[in-house]
Amino acid sequence: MKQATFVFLLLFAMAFAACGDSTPAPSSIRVELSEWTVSPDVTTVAAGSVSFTASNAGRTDHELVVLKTDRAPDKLVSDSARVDEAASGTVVGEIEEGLAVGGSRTASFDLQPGKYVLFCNLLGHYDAGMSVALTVR
Ligand SMILES: [Cu+2]
Repeated sequence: MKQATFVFLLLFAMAFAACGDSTPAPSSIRVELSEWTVSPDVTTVAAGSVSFTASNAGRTDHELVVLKTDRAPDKLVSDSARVDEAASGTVVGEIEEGLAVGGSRTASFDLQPGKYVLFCNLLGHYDAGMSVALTVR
């Protein structure tokens, strides 16, 4: 009886702790690449080491570039073939290998709080629409 009460209180305390008013942002994100979209499963992640799993659901090669920038996803510096990464912000991570059609790869990058854009920088892909915003807090 006493033990059951203890277990109940413990579970109650754990549930209470899990329901705090500030839900922690996830530290992992899945990003699906296709023609011509970059589709993350979350739009905000926690600062620190973030695990990116990129998968290519399309019919041509893609890549994933993680850029720290205050620019909007459609306002990167581009010459309509490729994004000028250095002129657009700071690249903090890139998944290039393993993203042929049907491929998937996971890599972790260290992200500071701020605004980011995830995009594909293969020839013409950014201008075709392959970019999306990510917030790190
Ligand atoms: Cu692409």
